[in-house]
Amino acid sequence: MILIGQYDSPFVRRTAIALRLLGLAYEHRPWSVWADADKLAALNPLRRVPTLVLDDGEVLIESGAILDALDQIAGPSAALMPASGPSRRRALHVSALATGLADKAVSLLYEGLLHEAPSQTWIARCRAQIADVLDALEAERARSFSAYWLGDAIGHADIAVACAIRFLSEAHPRLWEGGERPALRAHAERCEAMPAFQSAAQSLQVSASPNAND
Ligand SMILES: N[C@@H](CCC(=O)N[C@@H](CS)C(=O)NCC(=O)O)C(=O)O
Repeated sequence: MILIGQYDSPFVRRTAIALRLLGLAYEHRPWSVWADADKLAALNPLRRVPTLVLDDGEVLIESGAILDALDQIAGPSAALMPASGPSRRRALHVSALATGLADKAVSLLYEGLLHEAPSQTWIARCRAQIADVLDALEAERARSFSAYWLGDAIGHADIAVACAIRFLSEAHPRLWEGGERPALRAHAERCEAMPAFQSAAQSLQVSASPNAND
């Protein structure tokens, strides 16, 4: 398998961490969505990462769909998403909040970098969405005293939350530092201490130039 995209993307990173936790070997191609756009377009017309190329050449896109396929490849006993029932719905809900937060954080970053006159309306909306999702996740996490969101084993929801928080803390430090969120902070610290997280990490490099790395 070949994973395309840089680890400063919360979506690429959650995919890499899942690959490692599932014990699936992969090659990493840290292509930039800007500088390597043509190479990327040949595989994925959206020019987005993560893009995953399976051993038979099939190309998977969209992190949620990629992770679903990886769980199936790894098998039910290793899968990082519960198979059914309330725990699956809860994990999907938490994952949707976390990846939605990451989407808003990326959007907020591009708004400032790529627009000559950023929309203050859009910026205020993204900030409010991010703050409200953080509050919702904090309240959810504070209700559970287990090591991970759904018990003693790490899952996709845990990874999604930790990757979103790391990206937010680098892209918009004031939005992360601005609130007391002890349960989320402890969650992120527990995850980031794991080798799978440490070995799939890249500090965010941002530049207003479309030729720069994403
Ligand atoms: N919903 C997508 C989001 C992926 C995404 O936003 N990736 C960013 C990098 S963090 C990207 O490819 N941006 C370039 C673009 O959207 O044109 C997923 O979960 O895979």
